[in-house]
Amino acid sequence: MPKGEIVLGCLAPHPPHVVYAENPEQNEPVSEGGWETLRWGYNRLARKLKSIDYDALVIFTPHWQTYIGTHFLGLPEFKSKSVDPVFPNIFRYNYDIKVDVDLAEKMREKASEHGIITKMMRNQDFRVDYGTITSCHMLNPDWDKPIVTISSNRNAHYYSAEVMNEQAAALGRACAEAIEESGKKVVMISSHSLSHRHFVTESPLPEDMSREHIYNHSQYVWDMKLVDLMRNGKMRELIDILPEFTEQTIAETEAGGLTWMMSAMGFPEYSAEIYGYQSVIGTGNLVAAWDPNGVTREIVL
Ligand code: 2X7
Ligand code: FE2
Repeated sequence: MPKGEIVLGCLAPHPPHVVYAENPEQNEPVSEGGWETLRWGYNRLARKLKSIDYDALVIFTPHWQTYIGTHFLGLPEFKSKSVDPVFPNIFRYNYDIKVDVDLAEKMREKASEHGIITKMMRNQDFRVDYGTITSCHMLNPDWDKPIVTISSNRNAHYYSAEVMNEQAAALGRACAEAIEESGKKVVMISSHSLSHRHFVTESPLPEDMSREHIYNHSQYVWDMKLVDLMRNGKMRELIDILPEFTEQTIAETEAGGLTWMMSAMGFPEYSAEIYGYQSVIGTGNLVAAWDPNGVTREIVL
């Protein structure tokens, strides 16, 4: 059997606003659009994914928080309605998700061998988080590939952002080994925003773009520093400064997703593909991808 491989890594932010703005049939609320810079970037990355041969999407999400170990979805199908607890007015999404349980189990096994506490989620009534649904919907609106969702273990909160970084990197190495042994072609997804200072009052019409802007200039400067490092293929340096970035911008990188993905991909030294950056309720959101294949890698923006 040929070795499995990671064929693409995606940074895929999950404000439910972008799904609301797309008006897919699965979501109940109806919008007049909004956040086009982010959505058009996502649409372009989704088209690239259609041209890539892969077996499964593996996603790490900050909105499935576990306090004892790292958990993996462990049943072949999860079907229900996902309602965003903060934005029920814009996100009530009917989902029917297929899971690559074999791959999830392999990852759990490898993580366990690496000394990480793990568990499979086998509760049929478990409600899949909106981070997973939003990022996966935007990257593959046809939902024609199975996924694996990995929880973010908040044990790191007991220690520090530095310890979190180490633990997420170890999980990334374990997942990369599992993918290699599985023989499968996998797309990795790190689901999160960058800077995360947000509004406390929602505009009466959520998609009123005259109200949408970055909340704080320092946060914007930090986000642009990260984009610059990504463009210049300096992912090891970026991960090294991530604890400071996370602390200063209260970023969702605190959950470990970006570190997990970069570690699994061996800290790329090539340029990331940049698809779009935009504020959603004041948070900084970047769509980007790392393509290990030099022939298909593009300069997008
Ligand atoms: O979870 C989120 C987020 N990360 C960013 C913006 C808005 C809502 O939800
Ligand atoms: Fe979030």
